[in-house]
Amino acid sequence: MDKLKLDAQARVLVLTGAGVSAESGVPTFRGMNGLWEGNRVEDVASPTGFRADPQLVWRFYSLRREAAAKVSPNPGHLALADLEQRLGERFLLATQNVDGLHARSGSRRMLAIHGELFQSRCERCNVPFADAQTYFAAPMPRCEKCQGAIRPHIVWFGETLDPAHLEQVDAFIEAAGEHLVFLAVGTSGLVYPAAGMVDASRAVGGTTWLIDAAPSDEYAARFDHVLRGRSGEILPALFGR
Ligand code: BJW
Ligand code: ZN
Repeated sequence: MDKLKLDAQARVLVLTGAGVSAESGVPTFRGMNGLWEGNRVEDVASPTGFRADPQLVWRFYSLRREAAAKVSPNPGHLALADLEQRLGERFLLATQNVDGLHARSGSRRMLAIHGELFQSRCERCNVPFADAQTYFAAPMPRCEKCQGAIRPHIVWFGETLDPAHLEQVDAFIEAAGEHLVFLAVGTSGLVYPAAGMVDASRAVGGTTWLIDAAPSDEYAARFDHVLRGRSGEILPALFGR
């Protein structure tokens, strides 16, 4: 496979999704048929779901904390951390993954736009803190200051992403203009606003790449280049690591 040719002015924006972590053994969302233990993902990853059954939601995230703690970054993560080293501020990574694997592989110019699995926050105080604990049995965790419910620091369905993250992505796209190279890797393109980044990239004249094991025709049609295959193989080859 050809290596990605980047000239001295190129700026690279990468959007990653569950397919990148799949190579480390983390199950994807739609791979679970949108279901977890018979519950719709929208019901265990939404504010209404948390209000209805906090213990069920904490069980879902506790099991995921346990699973994520056992896996390691794969060559796809390492290739992205390596590219960041080479490009410095001409690189930005926006990940939808909450598992922390990008940070563990050395990525720093990175925005965890859907939150962080190993952080929690009080529903009322809203200040995230590091939290690797699991909560399976009642009582569910409460804030020491205000007794509000402690919840995972995750962007659930119907919740807004951190506006500062979206501003940084928009600013990067605007500054890059036609020098922008946008890559979406291992993401189905079903969830917005992340799924709209390709359109914003094309609007400024950027070049767009989709790297995915099984892309939908609908999402693929919005890219200039589509590479079908495993992210852990394609990314190192593409960046020449
Ligand atoms: C491989 C591979 C390998 C496998 N190698 N590839 C505009 C239009 C329509 C709807 C909306 C819209 N704007 C907003 C919405 C509503 C909603 C939304 O998008 N709904 C859609 C389902 C229609 N969005 C929101 O609610 C967002 N909030 C928002 O916009 O606020 C403003 C607002 C508020 C209220 C109303 C309207 C607007 C928030 C979205 C937050 C998403 N959160 C989740 C769950 C929490 C995280 C967690 O628990 O971990 O984040 S949803 C879930 O999907 C998770 C993921 O980050 C996200 C994306 O999934 P991803 O990564 O793409 O995974 P998969 O499984 O879908 O795909 C995996 C891909 O990998 C596949 O393509 C495979 O082929 C591939 N693959 N193995 C390479 N080895
Ligand atoms: Zn509180």
